[in-house]
Amino acid sequence: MAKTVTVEEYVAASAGVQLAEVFGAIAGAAREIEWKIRLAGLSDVYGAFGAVNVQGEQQQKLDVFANDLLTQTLGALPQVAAIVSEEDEGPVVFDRKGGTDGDAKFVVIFDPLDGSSNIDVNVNVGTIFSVVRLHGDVVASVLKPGTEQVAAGYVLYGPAAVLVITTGSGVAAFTLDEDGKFLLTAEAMKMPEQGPYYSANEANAASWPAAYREYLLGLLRGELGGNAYSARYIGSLVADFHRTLLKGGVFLYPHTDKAPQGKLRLLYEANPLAMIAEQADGAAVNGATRILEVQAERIHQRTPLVIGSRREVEALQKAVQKAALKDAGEAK
Ligand code: P6P
Repeated sequence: MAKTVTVEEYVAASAGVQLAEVFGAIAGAAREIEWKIRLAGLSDVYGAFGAVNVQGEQQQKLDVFANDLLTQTLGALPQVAAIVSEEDEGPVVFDRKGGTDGDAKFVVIFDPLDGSSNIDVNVNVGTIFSVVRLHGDVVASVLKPGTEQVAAGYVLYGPAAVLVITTGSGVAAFTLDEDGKFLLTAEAMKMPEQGPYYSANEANAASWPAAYREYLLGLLRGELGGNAYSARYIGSLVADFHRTLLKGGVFLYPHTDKAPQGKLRLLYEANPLAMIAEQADGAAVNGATRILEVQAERIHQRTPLVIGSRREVEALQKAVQKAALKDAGEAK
């Protein structure tokens, strides 16, 4: 029987105890969130909380539960200076007076429960997080390109609860066991160079930039080679990404008429998943530009996102760059 390795042990060995404790806090919160989701139908935690969050979205009761729990467990660690959450307008800065402020090294940015509207129909949801170093001011520390992340990860709540992480030296996966521990079940994970799936909400296709429609048609015509593609769209980013990480292919959420800046958020959705994708030899762009090089201007900034196997993402990036050059030429 192979020795079991917990996520805390794994991170301690590869990135030190301080970061391991951050992952331990997230893992502990994830265990409680998983339990709450699994039994949601038996207790009054389905449905709307009755308030609207900073995004203007109806908060689900489980959104609030997950957000409060992650804030509390991370706030208990002296090395965590602050958190930034999809659910809150601004950072929650922890009072470290009395402790030595020098301990406060990290800011954790998270979407506590992405896709929560799917819970009521028993579809996967997820927690996504990004860890950056504190450099003086909290907001200045988070408004940096995604290349500054020191760690990233997500929890996918589904038939199994899986925690996928990177601290910058490869991607590893951990599965929640019956004792409430996340145990190592995969490491050095690599995304297939090309995949059999594309994943997009094609109801928006009419309002995508033309280059995206032409790109998708080209995939379906076999212009990129490889196998014929199948469509897979769960409508829960973490589930659609996790399948892409394991099986390959491409997830696209371009900007649309309804979401002219894109729908997904840069700091706590695109950046952490882009770090994982690149660590697994995949890629992530906002169209023309590598996601991890985008300079964040606002905490809740949205972005178009195309993420997945290198061949599909690079082909999209080239198509968008070519279309931009053509438009620029025509504008002259
Ligand atoms: P649409 C869920 O609400 C979410 O934020 C992501 O998890 C998911 O990828 C996306 O929105 C789905 O958006 O417009 O296709 O319903």
